[in-house]
Amino acid sequence: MTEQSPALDNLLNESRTFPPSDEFAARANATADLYAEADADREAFWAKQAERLHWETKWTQVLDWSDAPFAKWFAGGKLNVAYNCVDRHVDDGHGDQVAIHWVGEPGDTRDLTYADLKREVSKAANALASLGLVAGDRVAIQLQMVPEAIVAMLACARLGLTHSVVFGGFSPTALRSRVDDAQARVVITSDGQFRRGKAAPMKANVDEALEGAESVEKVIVVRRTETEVPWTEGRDLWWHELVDSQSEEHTPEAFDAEHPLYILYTSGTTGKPKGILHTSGGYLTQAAYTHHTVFDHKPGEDVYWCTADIGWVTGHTYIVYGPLANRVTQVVYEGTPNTPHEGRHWEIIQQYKVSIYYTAPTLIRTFMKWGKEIPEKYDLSSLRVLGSVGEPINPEAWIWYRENIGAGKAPIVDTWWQTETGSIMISPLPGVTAAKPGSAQRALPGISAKVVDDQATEVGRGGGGYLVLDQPWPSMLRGIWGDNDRYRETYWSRFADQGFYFAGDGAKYDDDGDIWLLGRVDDVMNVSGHRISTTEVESALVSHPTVAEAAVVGATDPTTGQGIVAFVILRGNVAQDEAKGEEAITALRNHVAKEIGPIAKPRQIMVVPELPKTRSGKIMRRLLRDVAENRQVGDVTTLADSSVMDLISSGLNSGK
Ligand code: 6R9
Repeated sequence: MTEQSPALDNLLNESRTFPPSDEFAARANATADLYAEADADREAFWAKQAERLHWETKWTQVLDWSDAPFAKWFAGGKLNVAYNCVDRHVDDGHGDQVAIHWVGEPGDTRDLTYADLKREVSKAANALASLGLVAGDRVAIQLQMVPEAIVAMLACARLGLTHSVVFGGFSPTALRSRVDDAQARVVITSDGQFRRGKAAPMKANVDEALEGAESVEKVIVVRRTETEVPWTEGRDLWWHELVDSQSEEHTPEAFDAEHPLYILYTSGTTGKPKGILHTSGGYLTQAAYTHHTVFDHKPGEDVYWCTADIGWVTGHTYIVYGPLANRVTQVVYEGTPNTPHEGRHWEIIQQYKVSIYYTAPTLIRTFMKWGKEIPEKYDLSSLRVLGSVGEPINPEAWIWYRENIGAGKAPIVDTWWQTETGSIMISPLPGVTAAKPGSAQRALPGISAKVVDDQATEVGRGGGGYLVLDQPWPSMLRGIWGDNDRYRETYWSRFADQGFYFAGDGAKYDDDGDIWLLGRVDDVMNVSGHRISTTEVESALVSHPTVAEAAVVGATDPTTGQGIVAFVILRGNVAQDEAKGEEAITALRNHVAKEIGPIAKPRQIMVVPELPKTRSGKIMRRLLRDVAENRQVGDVTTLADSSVMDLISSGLNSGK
């Protein structure tokens, strides 16, 4: 349907709603009365959610906010996070249930039941303890998506060690700065990783990173690609030699609800990455609650697949902690979506009968670019809930996802949250919400979000401004590792008088009071005094039949303040030369003018082969702004593929 009427899918004109079917609603985990229940007594609501977990000692206070903005949730409570994610399911008689269907990139597979996971995690915990690590120590993990990555995280949690997972593709410099900042005593990595059919070295990069790193005593190496690795005697240990010989028995100790669980680094507006700190009881409570209600997960029935990497927060909360706390059976896939072919995800869904699938808009748009003929070849009828995370999803992509992947009926949950929030905050509830393509809609029961103007006054329906969170929430960050001042300054100073958490995202309310996320505040352009979101213009461009993907930046303009510059990738079937012609570009500019208004007409449209993206799939507009403003391109170290900028620049310079 989208192919016949793409122009209808523009974000601003979007007014379709998709109510849940009666069958879905009848069995849904979430019910509409949750909102009122939470509003009536927020703390009582969260206390009830915390009962999802096993507590060794019950808390004495649900929320201690006396030292705001440093929260204590479930103060006085004690629990073991790994026990909650693994052992208790075995104790409850589900040891034989598959926890992880692992699929390697080359096609090898491994199934781990909860009993297997308990054995592996216990052995790994014994191994780490044998190295002298004690609760509170930090462990850095740089691993691709292999079962050992999850086992290592859970083994840390079991011992009260604080893990810091570093994305497998990050450079030695990035790894080193994270290892130093957290003063990690141990680094866990692998010999190499498979990427698009080739073995790429990992250990060699880690060695380069760790040269002279004083905090690091041991490096544990998982064998995966069986490539030769450099070896430092006395420091380096093979995972299989260290772990396999350990006892399968390990008694978990209960830790304070506020015991640090992990640090995860995220880039800020300035150079130094921020080590976002998460703790145990509140984090696990909200991770489990949101996974249960937002994905409608039914243990023992559903097969769940979150396509994120454990190197970013979605992998932490929606592969490891939330799903395992809820006794999930999930797919974990090691490789890229087009290895060895572009139908790989659909093939896996068909094989394992995946029923809940959670991915990012950038991947959905990639699938669109590859064409609907690819998913059409597979049986996707097991899918019943689809999720999206990471950036605003264009209505065009939303509809494509629902039509072509969800058989025109699976509810889509567009989940807004951040590394800092720890878990989902704003999202439709499947079975409850009439979904609107492109809108994350409403704060979850128990969460409070507002859109406010510069003076912290809530804007009215139809109005736009800044997204703030005006009430503390259980999985909120507890600070920036080692930098309390930066924590206060970054998140709590903008609306200090009101005590609002400043999310850094622009947002607006529609006429029903639903929230639409408009991208980072610095992605909101100001053209002749009009506030225009890069997302809105991108959405208009993508709704044109020739465009596969678009990124828009505001470039300094002497007359209008900012001018709109668009970078577009064309759909496979459009001849590049034809579309690069003046005529085609004029047509695109007019299309945007028609969809949004003449003010949104891009000053310039450049046709490019690729867009620069981070590993979590976010377009790095900063780099495109450099191109648009004819500057030397800045730091590209966080790009998934750093050669993309060369590709873009050379194409433009040669006039192609
Ligand atoms: C989970 C994650 C956080 C930023 C956030 C916002 C953007 C994430 C979104 C979304 C619109 C959604 N974002 N989900 N924007 N709609 N459903 O992505 O964490 O990597 O820390 O990024 O991502 O801009 O502020 P993180």
